[in-house]
Order: sequence, then structure tokens, then C-alpha cells
Amino acid sequence: MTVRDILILPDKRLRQISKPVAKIDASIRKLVGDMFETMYDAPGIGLAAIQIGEPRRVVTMDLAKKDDEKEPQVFINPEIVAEAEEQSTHEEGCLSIPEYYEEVKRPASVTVRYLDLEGRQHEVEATGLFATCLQHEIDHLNGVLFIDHLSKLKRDRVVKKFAKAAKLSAKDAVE
Ligand code: K1U
Ligand code: ZN
Repeated sequence: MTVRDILILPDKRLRQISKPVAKIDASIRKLVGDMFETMYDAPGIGLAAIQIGEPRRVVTMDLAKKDDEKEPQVFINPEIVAEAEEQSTHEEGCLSIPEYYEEVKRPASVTVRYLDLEGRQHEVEATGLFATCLQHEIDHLNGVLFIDHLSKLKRDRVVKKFAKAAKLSAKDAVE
């Protein structure tokens, strides 16, 4: 398994809509392996395949506490089938927008239908950090970033900062 590069804002590929997985084969199992390697290495608690440049509807997650045993979870073709009217606010971060954290308001609970690596269908009701993380990752599959849930002022400020950093590192690479 390989630690892959994570796409960073303003990479346009992060805005792609990912395609559903039609067949869970060796290439999907390799992709999931690479995603866990990359997510644990970062480190992060979730990852969508598009964050490593693969526009497939695949999400990995591990919400185990530090020093506890790992709890790897895989969600293939996840879809939100129900959501609470009640909203809750949670601080979010994103491996594609490093070192930027903001509070985001989202439905407090969601029911998500998905396939596991054996192709079995499941439905799970998520609350708390699990609900936040699932919504954040499903957003990635639809080309949506958590900064899209913030005010235009905050979003523009972050995009500008990362665009400037990308420009500077492209310049450094030439010199
Ligand atoms: O999708 C991503 O970019 C991963 C992101 C997931 C996420 C975090 C918080 C709220 C919603 C979604 C991250 O994992 S950011 C890093 C992070 O939160 C973390 C890293 C190490 C230890 C604990 C948390
Ligand atoms: Zn993210």
C-alpha cells in the first residue's frame, strides 16, 4: 500500500463530482488500502478518494481515540437517505486545506446508506463527530468543501491565502 499525495486547495480536481463504484474489484481494494495509508500518515480521521486524485465514491474513516485500537471504516457509494431538522455545530478541518479549522453548522444526525468492501449494503444512523465526518466526506464526493458552508468573507480569505501559497511554491519549483 502507498502513501499518496493529498490534493491541496485550490486544486480544481477537488471540485470534481466522483463516479459511483460499479464493481468492487482489486483496483478498489488497492485504492482503499492506499487511502488508509494516506489518512493514517497525514494524520486524519477521514478521507475521500478524490483527495488523492481518484474521482470514485469511496470514503475511509477512523474515529478511534488516540492510543485506542484502530477502527477502520469504509463507505462505498455512501448516500444520505435521511437527515435531522435539528442542526449542530462542530469544528472541522480538512486535509486538503491544512491547518485551517472553523465551526460548521450541519444536520445533527444523518442516516447513510452505503456498501462495504464485500458489496453488502448497510444503513447507519450517525450523530456527533461521526455525522459531521460523514457529511464532510460525502460533500467531497460532490465537489463540495467545508469552506463552502462558511460566509463568503471567510471562504474568500482562505481561498486567497492558499492560491497565493500555490503560486509561490510553483515559482520556487521553477527557480
Ligand atoms: O476529509 C478530510 O479532509 C479529513 C478531515 C475529516 C474531518 C475532520 C473534522 C471534522 C470533519 C471532518 C480530517 O481528518 S482533518 C484532521 C483532523 O481532524 C484530525 C487529525 C488528527 C487527529 C484528530 C483529528
Ligand atoms: Zn476534507
